[in-house]
Amino acid sequence: MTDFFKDIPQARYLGADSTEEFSYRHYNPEEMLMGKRMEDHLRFAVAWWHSFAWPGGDPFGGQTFERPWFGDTMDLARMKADVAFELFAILGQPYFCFHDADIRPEGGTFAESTRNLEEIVDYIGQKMEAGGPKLLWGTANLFTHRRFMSGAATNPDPDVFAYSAATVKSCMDATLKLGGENYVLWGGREGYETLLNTDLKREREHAGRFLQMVVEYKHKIGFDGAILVEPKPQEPSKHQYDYDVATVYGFLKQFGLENEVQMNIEQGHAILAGHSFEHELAMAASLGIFGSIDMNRNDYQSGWDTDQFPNNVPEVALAYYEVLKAGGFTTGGTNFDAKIRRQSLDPADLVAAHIGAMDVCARGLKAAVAMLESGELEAARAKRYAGWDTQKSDTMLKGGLAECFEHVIQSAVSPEPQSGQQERLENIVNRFV
Ligand code: XLS
Ligand code: NI
Ligand code: NI
Repeated sequence: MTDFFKDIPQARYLGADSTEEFSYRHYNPEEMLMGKRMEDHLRFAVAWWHSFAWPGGDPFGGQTFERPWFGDTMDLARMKADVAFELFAILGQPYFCFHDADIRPEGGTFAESTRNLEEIVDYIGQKMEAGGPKLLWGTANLFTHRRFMSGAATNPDPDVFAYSAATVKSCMDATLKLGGENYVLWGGREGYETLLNTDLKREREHAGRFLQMVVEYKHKIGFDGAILVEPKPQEPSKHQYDYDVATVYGFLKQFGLENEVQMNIEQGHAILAGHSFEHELAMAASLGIFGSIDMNRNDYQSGWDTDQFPNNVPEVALAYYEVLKAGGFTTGGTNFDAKIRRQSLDPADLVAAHIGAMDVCARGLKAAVAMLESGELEAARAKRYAGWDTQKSDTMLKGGLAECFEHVIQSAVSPEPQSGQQERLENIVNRFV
């Protein structure tokens, strides 16, 4: 036991009227929605990197947080794990996620880093056996260390490709060992700064082969979780190959991976790509590659990935509406890829951020369920496309341009524009949020 969160009680569901700061007003794990417990709908995960490893820096200033576990020793890594499980015990969320670099100190050699990882994975495994959350996903940090500055799988240096592949192997082994339900790849440095020094074709081919290797290894070790790619359009690289869901789908098709890999979609990354979160979710669902979400909130002005905790219920409601329409999560979940602001120094800030975010998501989910159960939005959508549910339309699609031409002449087709009814539909949404 550490005393980092001393005096902060375990958070419990006390209902909407509760004024207890560290209580849930909306997140009630046991509440049944559409025949499923709320906890099983949302599948919340805490992210090790933002909550325990991030020092509070921004592009203009360094560390603001002082945490007793900051440092590069195994003892401190164990203390960090202790504190993590103390936060988990307060929150009672069912999952967590990590990168290798979040949980173990970097060693002097690859072999030493791997030994450190294995040791801390055993330590975390023991803590998991004693109760507490499960692993939603593991991943490798292939972007912070300077060796990755020109890319990991897309590095011009084959040694970096090998180092990255070896790192991913060790992280997949760790994920398997801890019973992780997914393995994530976010290509932080898989892109480029300038075309003047970049062989774009070759780099994409190497990234494709790398992902094939990941899938091959998954089958080799019998990992039955999902492999998830997390798209992001830029930052840190100026141009990133995994720009958005549609771009990644094209990439998966090129390398024959569209039935092997799904998407981990992040709110802030969708915004950076000029999309809405729900657009990215609907796109993945329509392509059959929806997997999991990184829940956060991006600043609409700043132009970089601010990774704030979500607190906009209407936005979150529209996101969960798409998640529910996609059939809900299977192996995926709601990972808070979110960090407190750098001025939020207190342990209480970290707890409150998660509790607030879980409540916002619970409200969004409940609104989404109510929207779906009312059926009004889906009825309006079905009506809008009803013309396509006819034999005539079906025959037309099977024909060609000439058949369409014949049909338009024969039946004197003259389209009548119909209202899209956006305001009326928005009014329906606003009844539920
Ligand atoms: C960074 C990404 C990262 C991934 C995991 O922008 O969101 O945190 O989720 O590597
Ligand atoms: Ni991100
Ligand atoms: Ni993320």
